Amino acid sequence: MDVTQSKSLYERATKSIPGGVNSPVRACKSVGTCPLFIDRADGCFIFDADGNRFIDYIGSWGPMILGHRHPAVVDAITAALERGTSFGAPTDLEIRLAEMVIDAVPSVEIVRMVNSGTEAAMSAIRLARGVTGRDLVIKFDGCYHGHADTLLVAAGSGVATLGIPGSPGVPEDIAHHTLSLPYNDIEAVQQVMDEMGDQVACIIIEPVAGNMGLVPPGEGYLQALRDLTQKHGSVLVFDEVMTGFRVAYGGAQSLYNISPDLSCFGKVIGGGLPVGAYGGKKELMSQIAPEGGVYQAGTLSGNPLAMAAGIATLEQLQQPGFYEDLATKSDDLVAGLAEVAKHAGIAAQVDHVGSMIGIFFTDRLVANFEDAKTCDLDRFTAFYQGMREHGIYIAPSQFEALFLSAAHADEHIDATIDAARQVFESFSA
Ligand code: KE4
Repeated sequence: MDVTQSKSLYERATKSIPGGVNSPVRACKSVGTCPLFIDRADGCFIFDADGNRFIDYIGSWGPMILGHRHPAVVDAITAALERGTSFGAPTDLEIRLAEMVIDAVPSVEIVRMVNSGTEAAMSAIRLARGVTGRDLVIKFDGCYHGHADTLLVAAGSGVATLGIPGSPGVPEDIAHHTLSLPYNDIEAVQQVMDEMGDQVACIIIEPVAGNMGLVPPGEGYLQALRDLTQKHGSVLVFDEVMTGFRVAYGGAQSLYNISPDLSCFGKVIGGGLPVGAYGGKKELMSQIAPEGGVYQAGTLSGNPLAMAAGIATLEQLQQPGFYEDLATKSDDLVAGLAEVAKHAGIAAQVDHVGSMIGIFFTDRLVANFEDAKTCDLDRFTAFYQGMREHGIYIAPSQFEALFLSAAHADEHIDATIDAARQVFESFSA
């Protein structure tokens, strides 16, 4: 496949942008290929600078649940554009989107718009610390909540050992306020909460993990976290930036019937424009400035174009049968991929929650990040490269999820399965 233009653009980009990209995963470092520079997208397709067409399973890392350039979203942004681009003042549009989020997610009574998932998670943690007067935060290995210092923390040497900086530039004394525990291990959380629960401001979790590959919560795991946080007066934060309005209109919390104290959103609620949000109980959210003392602000928060895109997207998601159709197509894709892998004698775990899809090259179930790291990463790299050569655009990392959109039709799913069949057969050739 000719990627001459992408290579040339990448070389030029590296002279003006760190690593040639504005977000690290886009550099395709872990799969040893040149990043594709994208010219345009439409429906389920994305087109690179060389004119190559791909069936897109990244979907801008989740936002494009309707597919690219959905007419309703394009029209909404165009109409908003006629009124201006940014005012730095409240508009009716942000009330409308806030009301839609509140109507969709019963645990959210009040919601604040921000500009990214990072801001949403960072702000939710500041609020949890502010209302509890506690500093300690518990997160989980393999979960990603954006790049705020408090969350770029790796697990300490022992389960109850305070965190260590997960990146240069994160001060030790910041990292020491975060504990990172194994996902799906409720005993580890129980041990820490027994020892220091009265110091824990919050537990933040991806209710369905998508940043270590797709890892669903074990039976009863989320409820156990809800019980433990209730018992110790800690705030339970569901990071639904990826799962919100993706796995269900009410998010993962509606699938697992858990009511967290705070929830973070992003991606889908922006319809492809920069939006994040955090929200929850009124008694907590009323502590946010200017109503309360916990400070958080943003020049472009509630931007009218982004609000219009989010509103138009959620209006489409409310259509009867939307999620059922997406789940059926996801079932078909997962079953097809599993079948062709098995037929080729390839050890693979293929799963989905709603239209979040995961594939691990291993013969064992993956329940946490340690498991995920034992998968055959070389095989994933070969899979990524092979699928790209066959016109299928998936995340360039084993530790990401694939996303299906309403624009993916059966013919696209069949083509994807056939491409995987050819790639898997090439493994054993
Ligand atoms: P942003 O700051 O990138 O908008 O959101 C951070 C974030 C928070 N919480 C969850 C569960 C997330 O998945 C993310 C961001 N997701 C990654 C993909 N795994 C974004 C892609 C990227 O970093 O370029």
